[in-house]
Amino acid sequence: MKSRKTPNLSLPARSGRSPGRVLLLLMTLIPLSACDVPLVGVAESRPNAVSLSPGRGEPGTVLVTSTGMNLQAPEEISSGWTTFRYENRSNATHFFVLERMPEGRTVEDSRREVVPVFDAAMKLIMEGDPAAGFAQFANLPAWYGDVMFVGGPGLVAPGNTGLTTVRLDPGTYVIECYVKAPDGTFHTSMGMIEGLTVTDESSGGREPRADFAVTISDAGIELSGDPKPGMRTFSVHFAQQTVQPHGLGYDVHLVRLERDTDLTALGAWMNWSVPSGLTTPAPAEFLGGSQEMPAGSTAYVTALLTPGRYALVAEIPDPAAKNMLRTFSVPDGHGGKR
Ligand SMILES: [Cu+2]
Repeated sequence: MKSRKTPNLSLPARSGRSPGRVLLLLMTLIPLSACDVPLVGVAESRPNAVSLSPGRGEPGTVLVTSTGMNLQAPEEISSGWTTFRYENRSNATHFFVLERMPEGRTVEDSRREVVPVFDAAMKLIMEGDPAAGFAQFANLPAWYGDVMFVGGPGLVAPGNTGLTTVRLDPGTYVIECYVKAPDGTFHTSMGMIEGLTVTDESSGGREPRADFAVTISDAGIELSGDPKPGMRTFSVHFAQQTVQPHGLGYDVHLVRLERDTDLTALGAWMNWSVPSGLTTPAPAEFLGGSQEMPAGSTAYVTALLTPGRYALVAEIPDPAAKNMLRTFSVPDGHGGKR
């Protein structure tokens, strides 16, 4: 492992807030190729697509749609409580993360100075040389250390809709899906990155009321309250945020479990920095969630829950080992559990 004292690399102070991918840590990683488990026999297209009606046309609601490797979104939205209604009409699992840009930086800076670095790194990781891949991150611009991940819809399976509510400050943002094609190409590089301006004008949106609560901290994912069938909203509170070996902090994704869902494969898939990690097709049906946010933040996720088994999982290496692959059941209407 390289020394943590990397010369020629200085990151600006971040006021104790959680950044996005952390440059310093990325450069000192031990590659996690041991976690690289091939995924076999995965079905991507699901028959039980969910049509969600809430969220359309209400104050503070922003529609974002994918019809392929794209994010169709407004260029400008108002600030305050904002519900992103993410309709995935493509044939692959996607998400998008909201990245708040440092002063003066836009999506063009990301396209020019950040995306090519991640592409070069992943090419080397896919070729079996993760050490050389991670060394590429020395080429990231210094300002990238000040990009903040501030939420956004979690992973959404083809045909599903994710509803995620966050309180947005005015500023310049980038939205991005860095799920990967089977050859390792980031969806970002296939068209899934756009700029988003959040204005001073208030959205008029209100903070949602939660039916049950999810908290994520260094201790894992905790769930309090009883998830019942129906259209339900849960809060996701980020009590702590600790950067993990793949350069990212915690987030939470909701998964519907089938009898044949392989939890080991699911856990192994949640790490973008290994060859088969975060590649489509996904190993399970995702229903949305909340992307990484700074410690102290709360997001709200709304999903249609039918009786059955579910998991809440963080997109980190080996989430089960950190109590971040947590299963739960939604009982049927008569109080029994399927
Ligand atoms: Cu994607």
